[in-house]
Amino acid sequence: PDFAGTWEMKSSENFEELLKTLGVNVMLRMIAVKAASKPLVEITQDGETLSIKTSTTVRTTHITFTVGQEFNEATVDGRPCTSFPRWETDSKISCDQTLVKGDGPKTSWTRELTNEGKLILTMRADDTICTRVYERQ
Ligand code: R13
Repeated sequence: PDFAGTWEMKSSENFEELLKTLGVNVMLRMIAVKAASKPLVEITQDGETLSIKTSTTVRTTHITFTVGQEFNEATVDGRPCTSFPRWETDSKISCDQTLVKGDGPKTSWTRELTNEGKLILTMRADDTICTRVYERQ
């Protein structure tokens, strides 16, 4: 599958609940929710290596990984973690995260390309699942 492109978000569910489960206080949640309502996602891909830049006005993250290989990133609340991305189906990457230090809710994400050409991102913390749908710009 080809995840490459410039993506804009069309819908989001449970993003604030996710931050709540992660223990983010109400003030920072408000700032994060507002900023995360208008993200820009730029993905480049070379085979099984993906580079994903997610930009908002208050926070921009950039990860590069190869499916099947561990890499370092941060959870959505900013805690350093080790991530292991793998193919869950031939069009869906599933990534479990392990905190580098301390403990907290179990976190993971998935990114799936649908037949309709949409990108579906899920982010999980324990039983809270946030689902965000992106379309190419
Ligand atoms: C600010 C500081 C407080 C913490 C936080 C967490 C997340 C975000 C911002 C902040 C944002 C996240 C956006 C995520 C997106 C995901 C995606 C709690 C550390 C800076 C307020 C903005 C866009 O769709 O891939």
